[in-house]
Amino acid sequence: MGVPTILLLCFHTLLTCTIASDTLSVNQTIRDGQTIVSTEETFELGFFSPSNTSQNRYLGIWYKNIATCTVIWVANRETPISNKSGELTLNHEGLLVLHDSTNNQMIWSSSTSKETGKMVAQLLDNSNFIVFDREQGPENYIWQSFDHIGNTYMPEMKFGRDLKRGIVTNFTSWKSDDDPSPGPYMIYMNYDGYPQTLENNTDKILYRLGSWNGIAYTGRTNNRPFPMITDWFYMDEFMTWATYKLNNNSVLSRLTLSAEGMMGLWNWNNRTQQWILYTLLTTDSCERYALCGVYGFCNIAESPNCGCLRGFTPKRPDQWEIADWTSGCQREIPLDCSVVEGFRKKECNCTAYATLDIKLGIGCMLWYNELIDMRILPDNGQDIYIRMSAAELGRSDLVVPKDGLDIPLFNLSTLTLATDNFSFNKKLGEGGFGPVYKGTLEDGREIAVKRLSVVSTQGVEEFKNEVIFISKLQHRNLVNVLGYCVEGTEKLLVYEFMPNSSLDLLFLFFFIEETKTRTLNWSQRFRIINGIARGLLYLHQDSLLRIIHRDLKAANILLDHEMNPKISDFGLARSFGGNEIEINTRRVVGT
Ligand SMILES: *[C@@H]1O[C@H](CO)[C@@H](O)[C@H](O)[C@H]1NC(C)=O
Ligand SMILES: *[C@@H]1O[C@H](CO)[C@@H](O)[C@H](O)[C@H]1NC(C)=O
Ligand SMILES: *[C@@H]1O[C@H](CO)[C@@H](O)[C@H](O)[C@H]1NC(C)=O
Ligand SMILES: *[C@@H]1O[C@H](CO)[C@@H](O)[C@H](O)[C@H]1NC(C)=O
Ligand SMILES: *[C@@H]1O[C@H](CO)[C@@H](O)[C@H](O)[C@H]1NC(C)=O
Ligand SMILES: *[C@@H]1O[C@H](CO)[C@@H](O)[C@H](O)[C@H]1NC(C)=O
Ligand SMILES: *[C@@H]1O[C@H](CO)[C@@H](O)[C@H](O)[C@H]1NC(C)=O
Ligand SMILES: *[C@@H]1O[C@H](CO)[C@@H](O)[C@H](O)[C@H]1NC(C)=O
Ligand SMILES: *[C@@H]1O[C@H](CO)[C@@H](O)[C@H](O)[C@H]1NC(C)=O
Ligand SMILES: *[C@@H]1O[C@H](CO)[C@@H](O)[C@H](O)[C@H]1NC(C)=O
Ligand SMILES: *[C@@H]1O[C@H](CO)[C@@H](O)[C@H](O)[C@H]1NC(C)=O
Ligand SMILES: CC(=O)N[C@H]1CO[C@H](CO)[C@@H](O)[C@@H]1O
Repeated sequence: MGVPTILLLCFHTLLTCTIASDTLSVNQTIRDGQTIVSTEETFELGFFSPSNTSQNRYLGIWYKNIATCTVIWVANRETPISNKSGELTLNHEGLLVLHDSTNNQMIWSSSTSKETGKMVAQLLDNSNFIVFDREQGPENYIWQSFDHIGNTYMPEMKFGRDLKRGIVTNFTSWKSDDDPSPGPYMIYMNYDGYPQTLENNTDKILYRLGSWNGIAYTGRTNNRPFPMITDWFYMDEFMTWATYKLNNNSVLSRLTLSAEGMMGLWNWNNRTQQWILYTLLTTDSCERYALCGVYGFCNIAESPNCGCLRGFTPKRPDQWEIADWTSGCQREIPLDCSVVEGFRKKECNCTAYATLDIKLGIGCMLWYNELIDMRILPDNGQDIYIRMSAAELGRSDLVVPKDGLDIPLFNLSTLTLATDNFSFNKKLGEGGFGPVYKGTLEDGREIAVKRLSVVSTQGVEEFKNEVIFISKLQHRNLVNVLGYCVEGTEKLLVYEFMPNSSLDLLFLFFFIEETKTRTLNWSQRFRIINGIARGLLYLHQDSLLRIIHRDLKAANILLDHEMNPKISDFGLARSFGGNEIEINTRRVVGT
């Protein structure tokens, strides 16, 4: 599969005559040879031929100020005009109508009309061609070319669906570089579960371009955000759309589905005056849909690429050996729906879950029945938790959090030694999801070790939450996590030790102890209150993540040897996106 040639040669008459405007008014016509140009001269609309050997004329939009003619939208994709007799008119009903003037035959028209006498069509600087009522303004357009996508995904275009307006958008390839009529490849959004983007060749799924996980599209090889664009995804009960915008409007980028079915991100290089292919979204063989069958995963770094998930073996070893992986894998120990804990029987078909939005660390995506089309990504991958039989779990490790941890990993043996084998005498207290022990490392450092209860699966999310948040936060009024340990079924968090324990104990002593030796004077109290406030200000405003703690209470304020307060226990905390001022939560939590 060679790199597709997406650069088209298109030939619009050199002596084009621009109607000095970006608009077309009612009863106004542009003929072949005339164009309209967007205000900042970024885009131009008019007639063109896709190659110099073709006489076919199409109405389209291309970049105005670059020499390589790059068509990004075509009106009459399937109905070319055979000579230069095309005419585009905005009629009194607000319909854009394309005629062949030789026989007055209608070639193409826009689909929404409204008769007000004040309609106007305008080519915008984002390449959208819209029809609207002058009095209602462009935001209340009645028709837009962005709802009728061709093979090019332009910045600010919305790809998805709008049930209220009855709009479904998808990309279709051109038949060939000189024939814009729809080819066999289609990229569309599938709504059977959480929306995901698929690519078909006629009726066979070729690629799964993934679903939005809050940061990027899952499963894309290159799922790091592209530096020149910002992706965005929106979903509510009526609308689902994906869009992107350019980070710098003077750098031109576009995504185009080639006639060979390859979706590529192209950037214009002003120095060499060429479009440069930045990346193909569908590059390696692991991108091929369902290559490794059910419960198989693809790893491009290994040869052969396909493997079975742990606890699974090839269903047909004979076929698997000759690199035919489509039969997939099967469980070594079958699920027994009557005994597996944590699932009610009617939910027995749920086979896996993952975090829905990894940016906010919220939500849960569920999979039912057989799992298919998984791959291992070298970096930026996301954890998926696969349901296993209780017997299988007993003999192997639980899936453990491993993403985003930039704090040291401790050995279980080190922590066992430091806490005298988690001895009762070393127990400091009982945290939300397990006991906390005092320990001393070999180098003499004092530590506090929170041990997640081994038997219960409860608290795994809170553990993960805490590790992820706290490893990214640093402030003198937040408790410092020194590291973590995940070994077998053990999950432990290691904190700096706080000799003066927590604020609630101090209050207890204040009221109970007659001696009052442990009470605080007002300047100490003021320092503590001030410190807590500073810690909160950091969480709410100054930290990278913007966090609400959701469980702030005296027991979670620890005090160091100088009586500096430190906010602890981020198990129930939640982060906000940079611009968000409001999030709904469906659960009552914490304090
Ligand atoms: C446009 O043309 C139609 C029919 O020719 C006419 O009825 C209408 O008044 C015209 N509208 C404008 C705004 O010129
Ligand atoms: C068409 O364009 C190609 C490439 O620009 C050129 O090689 C060829 O000679 C042209 N053919 C005609 C008929 O102009
Ligand atoms: C344009 O094409 C039409 C239909 O193919 C034909 O009838 C007409 O004569 C052509 N006109 C010119 C000017 O070539
Ligand atoms: C593709 O888009 C068309 C309309 O533009 C719509 O009718 C069709 O249902 C869409 N197909 C898919 C699979 O989204
Ligand atoms: C894509 O292929 C699948 C599987 O064959 C089929 O069910 C679906 O209808 C196809 N979708 C389109 C838009 O062709
Ligand atoms: C945008 O890109 C242009 C051209 O490459 C560059 O000169 C300019 O500094 C960039 N602007 C920003 C804000 O990065
Ligand atoms: C492209 O380069 C030309 C000169 O080579 C310059 O005049 C123009 O401003 C540049 N355009 C952009 C978008 O950087
Ligand atoms: C669960 O899966 C089985 C077999 O895959 C299927 O027959 C059954 O209809 C599914 N039940 C539900 C509720 O999806
Ligand atoms: C952890 O244990 C491994 C072997 O079990 C050992 O090689 C390594 O040095 C230990 N690391 C620390 C930090 O103790
Ligand atoms: C730690 O405790 C466990 C169970 O209580 C015991 O099996 C193990 O031998 C102890 N290890 C040490 C080093 O004391
Ligand atoms: C408050 O107590 C601290 C520590 O015991 C002491 O250093 C400080 O001088 C006291 N301040 C006042 C105003 O008594
Ligand atoms: C008020 C209080 O208990 N302060 C103690 C805090 O911890 C240091 C160091 O362990 C002790 O010296 C203080 O007495």
